[in-house]
Amino acid sequence: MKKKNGKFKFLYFLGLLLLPLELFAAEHTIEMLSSSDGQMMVFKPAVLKIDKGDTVKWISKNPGHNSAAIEEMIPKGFKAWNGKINEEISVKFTIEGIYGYKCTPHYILGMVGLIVVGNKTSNMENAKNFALEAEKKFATNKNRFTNYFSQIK
Ligand SMILES: [Cu+2]
Repeated sequence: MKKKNGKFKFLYFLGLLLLPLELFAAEHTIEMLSSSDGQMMVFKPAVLKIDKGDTVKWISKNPGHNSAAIEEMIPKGFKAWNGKINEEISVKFTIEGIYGYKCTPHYILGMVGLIVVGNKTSNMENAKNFALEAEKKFATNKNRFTNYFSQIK
């Protein structure tokens, strides 16, 4: 009986190996919020680490927000996404690296976020340099990018 069970487990494991990798890709959600935990105009979580192949969906918790890639802050070769206001856009991340994004109408208020895909941070320096210049122009939340980048090791 015990042996039979072991064989079954082996076949089950083998079956898992044969499934397409896609099935293991996770879907993450980020909320678009006007206020949360004393923070105004904020994505939650604002810093998200995911695996290559995972999908991120932005949820419209409060009206008036969107998610749009900051073109200077994404890896080369990845198509910049640009959600409409209130659109719950889904993006599949197929290239490793760091991704900066914004809420278009509230970019000036520092409504930004970071996604790290995999371990490779090939565009880290470029993205960070751009971000630290960009946040100087924010009217509020002037240290957001500095804070968010400090959370990435
Ligand atoms: Cu917004």
